[in-house]
Amino acid sequence: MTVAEMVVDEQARTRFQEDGYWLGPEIFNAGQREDLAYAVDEVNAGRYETGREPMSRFWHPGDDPYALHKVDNSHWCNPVLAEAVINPRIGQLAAQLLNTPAVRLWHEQLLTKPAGGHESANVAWHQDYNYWRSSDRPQMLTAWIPLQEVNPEIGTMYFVKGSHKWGWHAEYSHFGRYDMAEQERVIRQHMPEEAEYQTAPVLLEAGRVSFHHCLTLHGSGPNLAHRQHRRAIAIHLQADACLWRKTGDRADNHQCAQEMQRLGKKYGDKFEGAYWPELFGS
Ligand SMILES: O=C(O)CCC(=O)C(=O)O
Repeated sequence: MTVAEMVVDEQARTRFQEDGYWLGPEIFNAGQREDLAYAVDEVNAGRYETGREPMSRFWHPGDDPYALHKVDNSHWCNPVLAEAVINPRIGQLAAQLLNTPAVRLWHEQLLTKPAGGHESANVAWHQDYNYWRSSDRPQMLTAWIPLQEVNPEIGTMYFVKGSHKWGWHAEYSHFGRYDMAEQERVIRQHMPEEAEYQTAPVLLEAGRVSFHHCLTLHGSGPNLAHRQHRRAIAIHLQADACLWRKTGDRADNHQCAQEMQRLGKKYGDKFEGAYWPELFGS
């Protein structure tokens, strides 16, 4: 499929607006998925083909082998991942969903759940924007692409349908907490009275993309498969209009905010330059 063919129709846009997510087309074919799975394993193992370290990583060789392997900005480390992430097809779909002429990378993550089913691989319920509030507006989304078919057994992601309409709440997000049932109890205490807590698993064929709004609550449980690892790439994207602002709290410590500081930018400036490459611009 060419870039020009990547179209979000009216029905898809409505789903994204109403549910806070949309399941899109195949992005990576079988050959690309094989190359990407190899590249993901290389980076997880600490082998960086470019010689450059990732932005951060929360699992190292020798740690609990069943825990979530999370690496941020793996595209700095590996050219196969760079080509997959700085992806105009994904950028074009995202631009239509965000209703913006241009889309830039915010950052990106590899999320691997080894086979064998441990709670330490859980991704607790959270809103991405909780961590990204140094952007002055929630005009941001994630393109999440699993490299194998995903279902509840393998630890797929779940969305809380329509939760992007509830707004941001500090009590909604606890990325590292393993007890998701307890977390749900807390969220229910703070969600709008008239809202429903309705979860939906992401059921996707290998290589297809799922898009979610940065305020949509989401999380994932253990990978209960015996043999198959669950590998996914999460490409976090910002609309062109997003501007740097001071939050006065932990969100000011996000790497994107720190990079703005390092570059000597001012509040109100755009997150642009080599750190935030453009995926699509019309
Ligand atoms: O891969 C997962 O299970 C969670 C991914 C996630 O939190 C995200 O893409 O924002």
